[in-house]
Amino acid sequence: MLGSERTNGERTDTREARPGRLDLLERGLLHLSRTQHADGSWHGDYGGPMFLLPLYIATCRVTGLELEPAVRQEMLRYLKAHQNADGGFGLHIEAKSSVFTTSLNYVGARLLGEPASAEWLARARTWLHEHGGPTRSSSWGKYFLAVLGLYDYRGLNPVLPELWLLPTQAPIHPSRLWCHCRMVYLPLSYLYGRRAAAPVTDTIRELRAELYPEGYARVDWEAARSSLAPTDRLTTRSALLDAGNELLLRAERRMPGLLRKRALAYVLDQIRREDENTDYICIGPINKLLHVLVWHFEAPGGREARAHARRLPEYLYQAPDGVKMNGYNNSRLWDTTFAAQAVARAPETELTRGILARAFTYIEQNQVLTDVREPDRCFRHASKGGWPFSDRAHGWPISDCTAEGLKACLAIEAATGRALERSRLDDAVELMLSLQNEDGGWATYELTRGPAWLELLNASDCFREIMIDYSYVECTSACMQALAAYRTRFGGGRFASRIHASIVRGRRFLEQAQRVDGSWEGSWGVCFTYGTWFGVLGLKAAGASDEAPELARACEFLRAHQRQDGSWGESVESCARRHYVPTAEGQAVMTAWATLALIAAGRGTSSEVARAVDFLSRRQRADGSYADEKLAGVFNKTCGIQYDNYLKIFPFWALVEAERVQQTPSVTRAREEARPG
Ligand code: LAN
Repeated sequence: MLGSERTNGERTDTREARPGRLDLLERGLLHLSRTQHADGSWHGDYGGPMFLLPLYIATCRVTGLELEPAVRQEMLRYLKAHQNADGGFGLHIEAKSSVFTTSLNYVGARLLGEPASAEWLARARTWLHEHGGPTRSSSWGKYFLAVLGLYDYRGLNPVLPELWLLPTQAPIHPSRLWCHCRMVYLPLSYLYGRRAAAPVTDTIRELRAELYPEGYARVDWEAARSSLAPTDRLTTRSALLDAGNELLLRAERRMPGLLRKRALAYVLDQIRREDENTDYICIGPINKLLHVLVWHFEAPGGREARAHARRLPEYLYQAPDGVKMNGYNNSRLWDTTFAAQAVARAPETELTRGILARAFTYIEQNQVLTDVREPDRCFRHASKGGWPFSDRAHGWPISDCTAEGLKACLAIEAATGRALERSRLDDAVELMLSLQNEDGGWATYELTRGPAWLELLNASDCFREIMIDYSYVECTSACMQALAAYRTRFGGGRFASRIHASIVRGRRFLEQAQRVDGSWEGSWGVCFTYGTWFGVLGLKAAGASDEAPELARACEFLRAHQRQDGSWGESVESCARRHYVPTAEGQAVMTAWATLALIAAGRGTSSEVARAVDFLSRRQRADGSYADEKLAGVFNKTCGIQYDNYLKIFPFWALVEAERVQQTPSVTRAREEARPG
């Protein structure tokens, strides 16, 4: 398996080139330590989606925000790097070309100053024309093109601001939507309600001529409303959606001006609240850009527009492939909680103590301590005690980020004695308990608020499962693990009976979510490997024994997908196709997830784990890093996203846990080895 350890400073291993087990850990640790920021966090590339950067560029263009020449060059380099061989651009960096992202990236490149005659843009144009041009884009792209003045509002299905004025009990009141969907609907309904569009300049006229194969003046906008290229159809459009669109269109044509005015004022108030609640960061990259546009049209150069402009560049990230827009303001809290949990399990040294002390500071400083102002009026769940994905200023807590935050605090305490105040841990527990759904599972930011049939009204064409906040395996498992860890540490305290009941319900949810093949389907990481890791850890947190049939089936699933070289590798394609699609090569991050799951399920001494550790050891480079890999993150089934820091954290963590198994007294091991499965 691995080379042996160093004794008295000398290698006793005959295979000279292979580092010892502890060397591997030390290298991984040094790499983590070198990449930790002064504030205690890890920051990384959170790119992947290919619709973000062009929208950023377009937003700057419409609002007159200058991009520095060096930044423009790096943006162009990024766009060029991710053009597909056929000339088009995909929904994300590993996706096949779509009309949506090809139109937008073409426009983005042109707005950066690239001439239409550039060879790579000519190829993009050819692809676009062969696939029908922007009228055949998934609906999302059309709204942005309309704001840019590159698409006629008549070719859009209505996004009525008036829906916000419905009684909140109505199942289609936007407050019932998943917060990301709702917070995109909000500014989009403002822009649609005002038919906001940038002035038609020479560049816009040129772009109109370049984009539309039939010529802009000849476009049949009414037909364009529902036109969609097969490349862009990632969801099925329901009859209910078609009927709803016709109904809303009729309503739109008869909309009394006064009602529109009232609706826009209401929407603007909600926009203002989101701005204040997030310190102008906004919940995600899209509503951030849309808010920038809203304020440009509402009050150009005003206080809000300026506050927004100040926080816009935070979304940019300089990566080796160029400058991109990240999928969130950052992923610092999330990455830091995992890094801390991994390091807390490593053999204690001065280095681990230092890393953990700094990580603790970040985690402590970024717990959300208060609810937003008037939460009911902006449809917000409680926030107090929660952890966000990025930082406190962003402020939207998430169930599993809260769970990982709590777990990280307890792990740091166990390793270093440094503890977060009990009352703050209690607030986190209170928040998690308040977020458990009736089905026993946990959703992301809020309770599930709307009926499942709302998904029939998903109009995005390119994302699935966006309409309501569903219960997820990952969020459920993370909350169960955190509640169990809290109970282990404090005996449950005043929460004892609620925690017990909550974990029992969570366990039932997980058992029901397990698939016949033993796997769980993940939603935020790729895919069955990620889900199965969470499924296993959730059941273990609920007290399942290693012999439980659910765990045996899960391990059997993992075993069946291990590759010859000891690794696992699953493609982001799995998420859309909903069955396991292997990658051409093994992936260190997925290998780590599978290894961590097997070890947690008591299979730490199995040959599968030994082979996986061997793979991870061979793959590690001398500086403790791993070579870049395929996308390991995903959202809404179709869009891959990059979690840069996962490569630093998970392979290291798996090696740490494997080493701990080696260190456990042989009696325990003999017992483990005698177990079935
Ligand atoms: C994220 C990022 C974090 C992620 C985890 C915490 C990892 C997950 O366990 C729960 C879901 C969550 C919070 C999540 C949901 C969807 C997000 C916000 C994203 C993947 C980051 C970007 C994505 C967002 C919807 C992208 C914006 C684009 C639109 C289509 C609106």
